[in-house]
Amino acid sequence: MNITIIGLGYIGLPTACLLAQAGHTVYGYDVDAKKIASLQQGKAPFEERGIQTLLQDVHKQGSFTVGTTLKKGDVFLIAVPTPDINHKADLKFVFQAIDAITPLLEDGTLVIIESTIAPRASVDEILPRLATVGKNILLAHCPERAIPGNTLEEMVKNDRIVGGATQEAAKRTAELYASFVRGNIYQTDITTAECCKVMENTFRDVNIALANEFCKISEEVGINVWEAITLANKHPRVHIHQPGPGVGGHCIPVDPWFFVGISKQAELIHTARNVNDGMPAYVVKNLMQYVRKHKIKNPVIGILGVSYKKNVDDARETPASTIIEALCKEKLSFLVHDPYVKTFSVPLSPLKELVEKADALLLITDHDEYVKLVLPKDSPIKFMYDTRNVLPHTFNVPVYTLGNAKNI
Ligand code: SAJ
Repeated sequence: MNITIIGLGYIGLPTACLLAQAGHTVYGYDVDAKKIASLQQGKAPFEERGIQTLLQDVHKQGSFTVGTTLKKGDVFLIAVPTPDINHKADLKFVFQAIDAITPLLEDGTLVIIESTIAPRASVDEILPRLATVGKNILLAHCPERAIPGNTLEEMVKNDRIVGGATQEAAKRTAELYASFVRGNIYQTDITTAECCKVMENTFRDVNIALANEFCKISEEVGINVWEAITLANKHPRVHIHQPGPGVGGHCIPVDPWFFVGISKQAELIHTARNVNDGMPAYVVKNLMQYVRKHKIKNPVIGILGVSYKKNVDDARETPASTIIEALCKEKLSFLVHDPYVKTFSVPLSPLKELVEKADALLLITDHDEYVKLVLPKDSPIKFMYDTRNVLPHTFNVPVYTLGNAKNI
């Protein structure tokens, strides 16, 4: 089948490569000329396990080509961002994509939206727009479910939900995904598929908010939240998530707002968002207490990790940005390191510089590299504050852990 993918980001590119590997002729379109130039050389513009090798394979085979002009396909797959603007999924890029493909649509063309969209967006906004074309277009929503860091494996192994505006649209989409998905593919209506996706990420956000609330309560009652959660999770029906410095990435802190934006019933969801968004300020408040406790004047804080989670190069919506803004307000100096992120809103320094020059270390992201951290003997570091419970406690300076009142 001839497939045109619109948007070659963290989801569009791996999907394109997997479809090309499965034997389809795939054309990838993106407005970003720099990204296209990199892909034309067979180079992935971001890090993701296995993507480079797969890209080179399909590039060499000629089954995946890319460009900045659109080409006709039997299928158009849209994987563009849908940012949260005032608690609503902004469909600007989806609409731009639909408008751009309009002259290329024919009776029977399948249009698949992979981007996360708010419940009812397909029925209320996308279908009416497609109806103006005056042709029999098949519309489906097949929300992605892959976890960044293990995208390719999860895209193949995970079960998928396919929502069709019609049963034929769902059936054709399910057949297409079956060419590379090894998990089950469940067909449903398009609004149910939209809701499933937003529910999945909302479930995670609310569960993390619960863990973060337990974390703050644990500090009050004098226990170690990490120990308590591990023990509570020994119950066969309990699976509490992990607390942390805040929830980042382009999905979990964004998607729950889509429910809040469309329904007054979303009270718990709204509260959970506020709890998670409040974690960076909570971390900075604690950090300032430790700075005072150690009587450090004009401290330089060494920040370990700015990507939104471990071992990825993605810093979108990272809690590190909010923490750094708060440090600036406190007029604290800082040095920032991340082994994966190449460019960030503030300059990045080598890890060596942090351990040689900082007065305290604040671990925000639990990259594997930090678990093996070694301090030089003459390091000026007076304490470390670990918001992920990963640093060993073998240093000759105190390591304070978020949520662990036992070592404060
Ligand atoms: N986090 C915690 N505590 C936890 C788990 C995560 O604080 O127990 C934080 C992480 O540090 C990170 C944020 O939450 O800052 C989000 O990370 P994540 O690993 O939970 O999720 P994402 O954003 O990388 O991927 C999620 C996944 N959704 C679910 O697990 C329900 C993925 O399957 C989706 O495809 C993806 O969102 C998406 O694109 O929607």
